[in-house]
Amino acid sequence: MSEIESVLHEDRRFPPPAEFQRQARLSSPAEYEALYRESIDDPEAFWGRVARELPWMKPFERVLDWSNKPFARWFTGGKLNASAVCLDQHLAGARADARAIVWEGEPGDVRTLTYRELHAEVCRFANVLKSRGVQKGDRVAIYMPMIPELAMAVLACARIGAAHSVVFGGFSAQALRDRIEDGGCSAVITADGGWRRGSVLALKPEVDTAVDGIPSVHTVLVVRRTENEVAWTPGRDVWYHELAPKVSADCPPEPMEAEDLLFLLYTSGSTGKPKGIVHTTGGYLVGTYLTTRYVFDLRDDDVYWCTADVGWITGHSYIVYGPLANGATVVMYEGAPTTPHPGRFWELCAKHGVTVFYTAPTAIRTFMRLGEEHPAKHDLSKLRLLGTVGEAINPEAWMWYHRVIGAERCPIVDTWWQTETGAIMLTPLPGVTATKPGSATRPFFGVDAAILDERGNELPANQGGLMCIRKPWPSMLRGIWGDDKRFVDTYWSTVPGVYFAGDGARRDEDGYFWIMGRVDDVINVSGHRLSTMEVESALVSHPKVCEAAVVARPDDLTGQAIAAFVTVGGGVAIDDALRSELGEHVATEIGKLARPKEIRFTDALPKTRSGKIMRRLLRDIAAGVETVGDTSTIEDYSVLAKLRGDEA
Ligand code: 7RM
Repeated sequence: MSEIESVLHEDRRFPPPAEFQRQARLSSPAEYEALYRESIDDPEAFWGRVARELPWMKPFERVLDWSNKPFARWFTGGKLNASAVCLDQHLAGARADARAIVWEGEPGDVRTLTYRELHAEVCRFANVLKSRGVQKGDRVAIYMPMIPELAMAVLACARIGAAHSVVFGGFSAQALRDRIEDGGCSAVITADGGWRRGSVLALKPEVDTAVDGIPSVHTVLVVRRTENEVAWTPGRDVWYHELAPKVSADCPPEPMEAEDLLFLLYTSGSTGKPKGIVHTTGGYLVGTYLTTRYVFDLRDDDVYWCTADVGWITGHSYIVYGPLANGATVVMYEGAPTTPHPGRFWELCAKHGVTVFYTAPTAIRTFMRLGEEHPAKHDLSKLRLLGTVGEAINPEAWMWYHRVIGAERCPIVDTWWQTETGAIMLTPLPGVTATKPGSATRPFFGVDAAILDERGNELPANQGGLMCIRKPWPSMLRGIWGDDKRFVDTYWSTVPGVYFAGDGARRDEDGYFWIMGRVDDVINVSGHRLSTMEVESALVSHPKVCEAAVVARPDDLTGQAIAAFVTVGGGVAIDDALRSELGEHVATEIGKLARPKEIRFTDALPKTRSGKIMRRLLRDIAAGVETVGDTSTIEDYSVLAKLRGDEA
């Protein structure tokens, strides 16, 4: 059942470039091995030492309490405040006047905040929340564009001990409402709107619909950004810019227990209602602090840009908490990657002197399709390290990223992790690990990763199975909000007592991990269990293909058959000849077994804004049934409508 056949073969290897290695935080394989060994053999010594690098208000008594498995407790007895870790600790020395956030709006407006300035703004924001009666222990929903106030709102909640629940600004009113209700939020922080693809995306009307009739919400705090007209409910709605001047810029951080709730972040399950993933304070900060430091090799003169939205876990961990806990200079951008021109990202890299750049494979494939001439117009010579996250990167996109963006000089860190893991779990360490295109390589410190079958047996090299973690780690989820049973059933029951991530993967003969996608997406053709991701990777290796999504469709003969949804480059003729050419290509790359039974051409694939293909929807379309599941996370509903129209 759990075994998945792997058909992807990749032999290229890229050792860390000597130039990079010379100045890396970690460059000796022996030192890395010793640290990794210690982190697995004596995790309490390892994590205790790391945790003591953070500024605690009261030292912790115990590193890990795993007695109530799978409900972990880390750093018990300790007190700290996440906003103080990110801000106050940097005010004593030279970092105080270093840039914390370099922000650019889509229209090109720029704002820079030093650590000292960001600290003052966050204190003020926190006092505004207090003035509205928001208290320690409350939950606050945040529904905002990518403006500095989003980071401030997050940190202001943390400062007063209220948990934030950030809902991505592209979600519908209904999705927002479900999350506000499930979390029992008492306030919502939003903006009039944000800039996206050259126009104003209004947010306030969505909030008005979302909170209508929800008694728990006493305040809607609105930041002014786009100056569009907004409807107003007196008593409930307040402008941030009217309250901010009335409060003090002094707000002492609330001492929080290590295991106090820091935030909820909702992730859509394969069926049913979204899960509120629970993250607590101490362990989450320790995990994001250490991974940021070693994976991105950050130093004081770096300019670091993670292109994710703060509405996703990647934005929480690698725009806000991890980088700021390290005192980094973080670039934040409001708009779309290709507005107003296809080279916008590269223009931003050149303009702000970005040295470390972290993005998603879906963005890389978009840039690949747009052509090399766009990055070529901008000076990318300051870049020294590249990263990817969100899905497996196909080797072609990896090679393009390496050659065109990294000029063959920058290591690429392919980082595998989840909302649930809080921090990066599988990753190269850029000064140590030789990379292989398409592999997230090896476990980070303290991560006891293994490929298991359902009985908990470790599978031999290169056999696909369940991607599991056998030991607790500090930034792990502490549960699903209000649903302990679902937490245990979803993550700890497939392999009893072990964390199962929901992904299929294999580990090669060098101990490198290759993620094969969600196990729910595995296709069973005549008894062979194939990974959708590998068939997709074969399809996109054809020069005419831009993107591909592969799903299972019921089939009388083979049980399941492969249906492929494909987008092709401009000017490519779509006809049966192309269909057979692509079928032939997959048959050559993988084998006849993997040749899609059906290929549909489409302009775009249904995706979440974090770039994940919504295969569940495609499965329904391929099978000819109406989609009933949760579609609240889809980025562009018109894509779905078009695909359905195709069907009729
Ligand atoms: C960080 C994030 C998690 C799921 C995960 C995988 C997939 C993420 C990679 C990847 C292959 C990667 N959190 N995934 N990163 N697959 N290689 N480097 O994306 O909760 O939104 O998604 O994303 O399936 O389980 S998430």
